[in-house]
Amino acid sequence: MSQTAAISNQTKRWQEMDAAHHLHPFTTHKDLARTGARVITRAEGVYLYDSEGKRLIDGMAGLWCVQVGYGREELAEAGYKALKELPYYNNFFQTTNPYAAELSQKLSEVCPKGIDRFFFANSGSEGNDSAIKLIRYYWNLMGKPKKKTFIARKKSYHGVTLAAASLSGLPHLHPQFDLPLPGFVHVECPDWFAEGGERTPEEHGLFAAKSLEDKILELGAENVAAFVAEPVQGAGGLIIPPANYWAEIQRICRKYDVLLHIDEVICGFGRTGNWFGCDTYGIEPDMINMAKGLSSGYQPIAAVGVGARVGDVLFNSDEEMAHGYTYSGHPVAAAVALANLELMQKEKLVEKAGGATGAHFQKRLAELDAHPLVGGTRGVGLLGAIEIVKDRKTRGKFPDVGTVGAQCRNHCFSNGLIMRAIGDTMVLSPPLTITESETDELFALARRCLDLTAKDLGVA
Ligand code: PXG
Repeated sequence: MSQTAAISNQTKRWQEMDAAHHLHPFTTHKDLARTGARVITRAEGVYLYDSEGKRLIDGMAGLWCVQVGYGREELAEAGYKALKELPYYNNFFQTTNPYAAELSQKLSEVCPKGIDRFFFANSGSEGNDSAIKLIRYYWNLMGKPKKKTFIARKKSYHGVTLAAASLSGLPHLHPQFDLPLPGFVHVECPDWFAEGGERTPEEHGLFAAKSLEDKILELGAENVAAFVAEPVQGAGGLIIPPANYWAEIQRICRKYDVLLHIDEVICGFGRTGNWFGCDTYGIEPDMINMAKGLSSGYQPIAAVGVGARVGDVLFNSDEEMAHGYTYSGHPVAAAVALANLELMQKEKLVEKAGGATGAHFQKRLAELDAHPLVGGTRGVGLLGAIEIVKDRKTRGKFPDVGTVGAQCRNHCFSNGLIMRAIGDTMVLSPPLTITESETDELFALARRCLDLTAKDLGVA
């Protein structure tokens, strides 16, 4: 919606209520009160519609999550059926419900090899928080209570609860809340484009992996609980690791008996062209965290998947595990997640993301490499990043990183495209259902908005 055009009284009323009473996630409220929120009222397929009737193609699948696209009857029906049959009951104290039981079974079929027991939470942040607790508990049960430090990476995003935000390595998540908590440290990430300098991507991959080994040696392996990482870093700027990175990370974790917890919240459920990022990069995790695509965002649900090493210890403990949420394995959320996974299987969405749909998306993305404002593109499956730079040769950024990205993103909104700006990196992650012609439309708009941004900057 254009913020300057005349808007309807209904939209104005919603904006006023919102500005007066709604504390938004990740929002500068002073700015919001000035401009008025964009009100999204409905969605269909890959398109969103705002309260003024403007259509936007959703290049981000919501927040990287709407794998099956919007408006899918199958998911709505599954939710409705569960709401009528069993709108709520809990899974505490030796109780379950059919949906949670069937979802656990389904997850054991699609998850990376060995991951076959699942703890349910309601968000990716809660999933990581739960994983941190399960790992602490595991080392306590193993008689190694000193193994408690978590190592994550710079520019990682693992959520916003106190522990998940501590795990996250994006610096702006910490100072407002006096984080990170003790016991969370961060090492280098394989961001070759921004930090690789003269190194080759592979040299940079080894450099980043070595920083993990250095940190373990500095802390003492007897004090390190786990290494936590996303296969491809999402919110940190779509950082795709060089080919040699993950093998080296795994070698290091095994050598020092450090658990490997993989955060699949973005990469899971087809995003990288396989069911999980672990499959794409040959990672053999001890535990994984998943959310977003698990229900295509239709219901809040997350799951921590546990392999035999940790699972056998937890399942064979004689004491009650004192952890769980009122809504862990909520019947409606589990029913919708189950219907989502069945739909993904029926429509072969993962195979398509790793096949023709992904290939067409990557081809269109790579065509933007030649744009005068673009210093490089990169992608995998249905993930894509476009680096806006001042100097294409040196990958040099414009001063005040983020300004040009925001400018480009604003052109996108005005032209009917949702494309995320992370600093000056433009990011795409559309629904896996996107068709060839919709992909063409998305990239035609992306090119137009890069052209408009170049014009603003006087770049020919
Ligand atoms: N792990 C990863 C890898 C994520 O990307 C979370 C955990 C936390 O999930 P919840 O459900 O608690 O939000 C995420 C979430 C962005 C953006 O702007 C990314 C996320 C959330 C909001 C915004 O890129 N990722």
